[in-house]
Amino acid sequence: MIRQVLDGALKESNLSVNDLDGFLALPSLAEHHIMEAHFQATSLGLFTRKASSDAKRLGQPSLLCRTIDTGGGGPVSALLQAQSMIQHEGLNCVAVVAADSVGSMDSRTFLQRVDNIFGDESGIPSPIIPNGYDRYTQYQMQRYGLTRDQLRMVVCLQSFHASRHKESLLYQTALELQPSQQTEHMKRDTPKPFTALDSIQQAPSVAPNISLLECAYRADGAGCIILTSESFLNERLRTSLEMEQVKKKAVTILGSGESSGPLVPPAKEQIGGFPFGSDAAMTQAYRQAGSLKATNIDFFALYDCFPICLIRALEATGICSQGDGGNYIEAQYSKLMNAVDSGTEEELIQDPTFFPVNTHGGLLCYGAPWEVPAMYNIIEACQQLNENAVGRQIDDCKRALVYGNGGIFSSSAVAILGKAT
Ligand code: MLC
Repeated sequence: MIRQVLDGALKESNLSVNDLDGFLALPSLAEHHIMEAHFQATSLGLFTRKASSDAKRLGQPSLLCRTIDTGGGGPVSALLQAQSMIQHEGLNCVAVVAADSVGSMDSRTFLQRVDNIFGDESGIPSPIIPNGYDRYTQYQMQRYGLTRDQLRMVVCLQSFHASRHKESLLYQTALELQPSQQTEHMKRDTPKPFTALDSIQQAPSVAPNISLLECAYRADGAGCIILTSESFLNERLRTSLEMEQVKKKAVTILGSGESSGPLVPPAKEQIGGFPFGSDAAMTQAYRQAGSLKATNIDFFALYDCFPICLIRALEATGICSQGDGGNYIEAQYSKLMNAVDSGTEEELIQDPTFFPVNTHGGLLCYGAPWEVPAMYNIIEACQQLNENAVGRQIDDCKRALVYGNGGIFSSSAVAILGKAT
């Protein structure tokens, strides 16, 4: 998968492996290697290829490899690391790759590996990740009156978006295997997968406030991003006409923020005292992007391994105020149901007030290959900015915010993206 996505990204950028002077990779759960980036670069033959003439001229090592491990925040952290390598270490062209195949893992092995990361001393029952997020869910329910149905509505909204993306796992699985998950409304013309509230209510429970359909949807998958310096692109533009098309599609980082928290969630009674990493990372990113705020962002790609993660992220972005995430979701869900009842779903996506979040379906419905999903967030943001999100395009999308979250709210990485030209 890594070779496939690297080749695909290079081709789309009109570049070759010989142009790369940086290579960043994220660890995989299914096939763990120490020094993942070095392992992958060796397997891909990157150390035996020809170094670029720029690297030679500048006397740089032909390839600088780094493995980034901030869990689900990894793709965004790696994007920011690539930016720093370009800005401060003189690199020109860095590839970020992530791949995993947790969808093909048998459930027992998956759960054992995941639970081992946190350990028995976490005091959280297995499955540790859903139960860990449940602790935060309970806090939000008690502190702010978030309701059980509002959490389920997150999945309904995400599934609506996923139903418009043919590569989403929900779309592919539902069409082939699970017609019962489609509502009568959605089946009318071409069948479209949509997870109705009652099917989530009936889904088996995984943790006290999380059902199976409210869990990150385990999948196999991979992604790759290529980040270059502007001077490298301009240089290429002089020698290659095709680069003009590439440059037109280029996206730039306007601002970013990162933050860390404990690996294991604090006890329930202490949660309120812990600042949320996503709040700090968002604030930093908005400030760095020139004091932007939520109203200046057209599209949000927010981590949503469980509904609570998305709800906290909505509040951290400022789309709604703190504690109001559940009500915001309910209002968006009502809008969706009204459109479904009146057969106006097609117009809904053009409505600038309708849920401009995760138009690919997020971890809950597009698919969640362990540390890869925030890569999908970045890719969907690029699709939106380039007006390539066919069937789900947000009008006049000029700025996008991407957020990745690792562990159980243990790492937060945010980038605000905009068109480069
Ligand atoms: C699972 N299924 C879904 C689904 N999740 N269907 C629709 N939407 C979803 N979101 C389907 C599966 O494809 C499968 O279908 C069936 O439900 C049973 O799922 P399973 O996974 O095979 O079941 P089981 O072995 O019982 O395990 C259930 C589980 C596990 C909830 C314990 O799925 C799980 O741990 N999920 C969470 C994954 C997770 O924690 N990811 C990391 C998030 S934290 P079929 O047709 O095959 O029967 C994060 C941060 C970080 O992202 O740093 O990593």
